[in-house]
Amino acid sequence: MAASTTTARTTHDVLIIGAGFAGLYAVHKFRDQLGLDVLAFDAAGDVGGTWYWNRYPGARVDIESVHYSYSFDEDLQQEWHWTEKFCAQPEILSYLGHVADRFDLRRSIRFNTRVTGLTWDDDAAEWELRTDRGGVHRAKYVISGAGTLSVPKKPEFPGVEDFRGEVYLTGNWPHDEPSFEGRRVGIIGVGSSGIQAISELAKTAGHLTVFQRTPNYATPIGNEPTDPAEEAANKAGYRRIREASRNHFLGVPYTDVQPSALAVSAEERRRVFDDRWNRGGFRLFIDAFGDILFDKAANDTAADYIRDRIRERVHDPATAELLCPTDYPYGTKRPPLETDYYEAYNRDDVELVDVKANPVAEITPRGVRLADGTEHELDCLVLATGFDACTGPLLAMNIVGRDGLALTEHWADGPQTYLGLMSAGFPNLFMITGPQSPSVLYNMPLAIEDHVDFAADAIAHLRQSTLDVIEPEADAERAWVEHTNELAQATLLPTSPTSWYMGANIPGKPRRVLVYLGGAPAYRAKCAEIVHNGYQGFRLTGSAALVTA
Ligand code: NA7
Repeated sequence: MAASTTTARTTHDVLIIGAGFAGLYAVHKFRDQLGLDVLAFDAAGDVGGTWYWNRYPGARVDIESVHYSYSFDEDLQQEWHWTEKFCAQPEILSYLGHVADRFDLRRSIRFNTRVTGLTWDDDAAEWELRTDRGGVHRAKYVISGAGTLSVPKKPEFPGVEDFRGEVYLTGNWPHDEPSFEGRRVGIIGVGSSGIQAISELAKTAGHLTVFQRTPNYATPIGNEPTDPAEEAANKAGYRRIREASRNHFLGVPYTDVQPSALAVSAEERRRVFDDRWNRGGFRLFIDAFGDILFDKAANDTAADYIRDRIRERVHDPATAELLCPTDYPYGTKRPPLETDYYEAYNRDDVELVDVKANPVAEITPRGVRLADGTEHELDCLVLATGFDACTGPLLAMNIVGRDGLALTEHWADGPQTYLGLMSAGFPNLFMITGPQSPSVLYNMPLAIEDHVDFAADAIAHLRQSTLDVIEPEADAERAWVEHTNELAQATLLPTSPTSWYMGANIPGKPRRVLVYLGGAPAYRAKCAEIVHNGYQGFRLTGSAALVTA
């Protein structure tokens, strides 16, 4: 691991924020492929990004590992062996550790170092980055790989600091693997993280109390050990698989989607849903019928199907009904994937508490007290309450652009970006998988590679001429924001009351769509067209021109 010096001032070509999938690839791309001087930072003690922090029991990837992995190096993808179809967090972390070793990336990264400020210096036409270790670093270009789900939502419950037991956040889980054996455990939150954790905690806790506000449409992940024959076939066809992934809406090479759930008979619909349910992963969501996310009647057929399957799996009818989502369409909140999640509620030592009807009033020294005065006594409390998604990681860094414009000010009414990659007034700052890009609705490692490659090509393009500054035109940015909003309005997404896709999970956060909903292929085609047209919508200038402007 690179030693963290406290050197006060350094200057580089490129500063990189984060050492997860994005930061690691960016270090390799800019340092080893473009030959630039780079320095990266991560608040964590080692590489991994989201997979470093989210080490709660049950943490697992929801896209097949063979797809949720880097594609940039053929030898890397040939030599790495995934033991399971959907690998658990420790294996993904060791994969990223392997990537760091293989490309000798750690020497360019300062760990245990959080970026606390980033200010554009108009005169020098470069960024000044400050860290919590007192470092001040300058560079012409900054790549933010700060992530989309890396700032956990702040606990909203009064009294949490007075709880006498232990409090754990799924998004910032301790490294010493706490034991829940025989203990009274409470968990608030039944999103993807909560659902994964509940399946595991139920096995060890003495008693598990699940505080559920909004039930979720969770469907089976279908995990299994890697089949050697399938692995060999995947490796032989990796080039084709990656191409098919990049040409699919969600960045996975699924090919069985049918146009409309309403255009087929009830029997055929059931056959398709059964097939996708059994095959697992996101197949039910994105490989069943193309209108599920767009047409409420089509969506209802999928929602009804999932509710029926929940009722089949949960023995107690009242518990089953509580677990059935009824007030928002399927897929408008990120659909969780599960293994034996619903069966956990058939255990005598697992209790489901409805905190929509009877909200959490406060955390007491002994446990959780609800609005009606009921107190649930606990030894440990797990908060699986989600993240300040997409914009949170960027807004946390005190970014100040041209003319003293703070990003918090520019984005006061929601993110303003061009391609979800750059923002007007913030030159040379590339936001990898930023808000209003496909990001979380594209297979992340591939989305990251596409964005890092775009940034690298843009910088290489500038360096071939006398230019060194790129930023979006305000008009292009306005048009992109409008376009992303229009795309969202054509879907059912805005109808979900608490979806983080819409910023609706954080009190006071502007309610705006945070992802590009046109799908990865349309997005990639748009990016390619913009580059082909000479970086249309971007202003490319030389810093000398800036100084005299
Ligand atoms: P999510 O999906 O945002 O889930 C958070 C959960 O926490 C959800 O069930 C929330 O209920 C619940 N929550 C949040 N605040 C409260 C309060 N105040 N009271 C009760 N319940 C609350 O976060 P995850 O970490 O599970 O998943 C995030 C992403 O990480 C996931 O989508 C994957 O992409 C990976 P609510 O629905 O708001 O009623």
